[in-house]
Amino acid sequence: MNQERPVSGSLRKAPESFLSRDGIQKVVSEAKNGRRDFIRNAFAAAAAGASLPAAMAQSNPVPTEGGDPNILNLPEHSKALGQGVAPDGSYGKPSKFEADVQRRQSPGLTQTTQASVSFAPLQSLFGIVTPSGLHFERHHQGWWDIDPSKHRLMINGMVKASKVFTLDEIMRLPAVSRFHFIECGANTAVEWGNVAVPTAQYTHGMISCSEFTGVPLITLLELAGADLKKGKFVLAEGADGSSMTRTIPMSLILSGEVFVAYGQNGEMLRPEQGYPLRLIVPGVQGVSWVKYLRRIEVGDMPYATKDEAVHYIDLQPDGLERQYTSIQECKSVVTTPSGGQVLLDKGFYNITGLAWSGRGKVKKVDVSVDGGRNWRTARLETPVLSKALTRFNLDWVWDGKPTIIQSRAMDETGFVQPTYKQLRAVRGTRSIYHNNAIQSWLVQENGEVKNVQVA
Ligand SMILES: Nc1nc2c(c(=O)[nH]1)N[C@H]1C(S)=C(S)[C@@H](COP(=O)(O)O)O[C@H]1N2
Ligand SMILES: [Mo]
Repeated sequence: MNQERPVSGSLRKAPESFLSRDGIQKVVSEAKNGRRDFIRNAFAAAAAGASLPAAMAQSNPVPTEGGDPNILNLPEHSKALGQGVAPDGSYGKPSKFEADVQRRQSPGLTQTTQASVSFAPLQSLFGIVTPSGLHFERHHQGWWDIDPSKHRLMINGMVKASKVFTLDEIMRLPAVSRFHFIECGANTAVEWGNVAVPTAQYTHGMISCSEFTGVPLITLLELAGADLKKGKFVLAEGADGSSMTRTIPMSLILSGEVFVAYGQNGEMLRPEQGYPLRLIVPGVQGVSWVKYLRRIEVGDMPYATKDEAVHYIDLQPDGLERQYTSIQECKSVVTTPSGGQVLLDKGFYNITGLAWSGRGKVKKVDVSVDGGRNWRTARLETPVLSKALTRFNLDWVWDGKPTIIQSRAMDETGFVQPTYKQLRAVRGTRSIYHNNAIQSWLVQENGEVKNVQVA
């Protein structure tokens, strides 16, 4: 499905920049010894195959665009005046050449856009932060741009006195800023039975990672005089029409990890992400990160609300359902090369991807370029943060033959991401949530990359 759409991040898009001398020199000068030779040899081998553009073989370092390196032939942008600084009141946008890097809906997945999903374009992103405008969206009843001066957060239940906070009051309190991923429990849901969608955007794009800023929930509970001994759970409630309510165990709150956020990537939350206030529950599935947060009730039992008793339960092979399986277990995905992308030619490539664990830090990511027979350990790029996305990279020389690329992450608890075979042995094939199986991408002889599953 959806194969006719332009796939952002296609390597075919920018052959010049990928193969330019500049690019290569940069890679080589940044590379460590050993890696440097590896990369140089990889390119030399490919050049010997006479398949690289002529520009590659030239020794003249002057850019060859326009032919003659005469100054009169410089491009317009090197000779004329550029544009002025942004006018007052403007908000910057990406280059027009990046217009196909977009959130996308999966056609046919839902009947209305208000109870739907838009997926983040993982295949086009670098590092670990998801730009706010590309953060995936999951709404149960549409999103709102709520007036922050009218918004209130109430703390009630097992407290000395119920308390109502304005946003201004919350923003006066001691703040924390932390990077965390949020993954919808239903990420990769359509792949339980078999391959269903073509790209990493659709298989894994219900995850995003931001630097969130806000106030630890424990601070607000203490200000309301919450009974932190008898109060074993809280109920978090959103202000939209979806009656989104979720039970959060007090143990997570006492650890100081759960916080009430108003900030995202240096600015206020985006409306789609719950402006002006949302709950951050690191490591726990997205549904518990209640947006438009308006109430926290302290109680002594789980609340068994509709979104934890009927939805967000895991159907087991024996027909029983598991409840409260909230933690997002260790998982990873190669984002380049990934489904829908096209490798230009044999030779050197940087395999890159994302790994994460709801139980802490990612410890190791292994990558296979032969369908799981052999594994090499990828480089984890810093920072490696707890319950945040971690970027991994691996040098690879494609010999032009069809092959399957996979990544397998391990977290600091020692948990290793399962194969589909291992996962299905425990969970069957009829689940929706919590599919963290190893993803496989088939690189075909013509360079086109396809989503496949290996047993
Ligand atoms: N108030 C409210 N909170 C909500 C939801 C919602 O529909 N309403 N959706 C939940 C679900 S299922 C997920 S996966 C995340 C999605 O957050 P995002 O839209 O910022 O990506 O928000 C959660 N919090
Ligand atoms: Mo979700």
